[in-house]
Amino acid sequence: MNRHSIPKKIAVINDLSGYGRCSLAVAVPVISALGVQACPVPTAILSNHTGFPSEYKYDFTDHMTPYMEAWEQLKIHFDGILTGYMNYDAQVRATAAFISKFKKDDTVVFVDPAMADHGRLYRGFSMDYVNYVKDRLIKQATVIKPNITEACLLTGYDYNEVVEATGDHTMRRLKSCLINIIGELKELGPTDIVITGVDRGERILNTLADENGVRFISVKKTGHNRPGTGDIFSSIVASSLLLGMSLEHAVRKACDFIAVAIAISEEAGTPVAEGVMFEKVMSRLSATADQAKYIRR
Ligand code: PXL
Repeated sequence: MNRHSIPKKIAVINDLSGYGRCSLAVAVPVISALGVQACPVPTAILSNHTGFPSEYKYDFTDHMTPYMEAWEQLKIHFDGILTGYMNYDAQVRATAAFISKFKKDDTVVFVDPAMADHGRLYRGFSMDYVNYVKDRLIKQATVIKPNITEACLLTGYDYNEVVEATGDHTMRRLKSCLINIIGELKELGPTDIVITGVDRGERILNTLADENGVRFISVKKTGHNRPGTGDIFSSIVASSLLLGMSLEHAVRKACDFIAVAIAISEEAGTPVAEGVMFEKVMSRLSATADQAKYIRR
């Protein structure tokens, strides 16, 4: 029997930002480091992410359909589909069509509804877009990873009230609020949910839910919020799930990796716009135990 198992395959639908360490530029190497085959579907090609003063952008939306049709001709089977930031209804439509075509009974569909943060929709996004994402993508997802702002927008909860619960109110009230939001998100279709980014001062509270119920994971902040960390998070969790890890273990692995990557970036004085120096800590992701037998000592 072949001792080498064939890597799981994941289609990654996201933009390619050439500079600034986000989207496909971080998703592909992180997924590869975990031993999963990353197959990118670009939604747009940018010189750099939009957190810099200017950028060049080439919209790839019109190419997405023929690109995916070429894959359909090849009859490729994906174990996972991971979606990230998109900014047009047309991109959501093309992505939804991709999921409908390639989602099989055993395909894990991981949707990051990246569209808002800190209580506000990103520039250029509207509630129509939120509802579009809800109807087209969330409905087809196995796992979703909204931050707390996105979770509120998707369920109609008032962000300020939830955030208030993080301040003056007790942790118990906050947790019951999060449990209610999880309940509503589950009604939309996904079986597994991770709500990230509830700010608790020195710490960040993540909430996760799967068939074993709701759990909370509180992590220490190790520095600034940096671009690309959401993409790294999704890439680690999605790949780890494909490797058979539990959702809780996958989320802990992602949180630990990002905490270290942020800490070393702070230490090195990396500008926030340049994301995290994940290259320096990448070896933490590889399954080195598996390869140890090939190394001559
Ligand atoms: O995942 C972050 C991201 C992705 N894509 C683009 C971005 C950003 C963050 O700024 O600008 C184009």
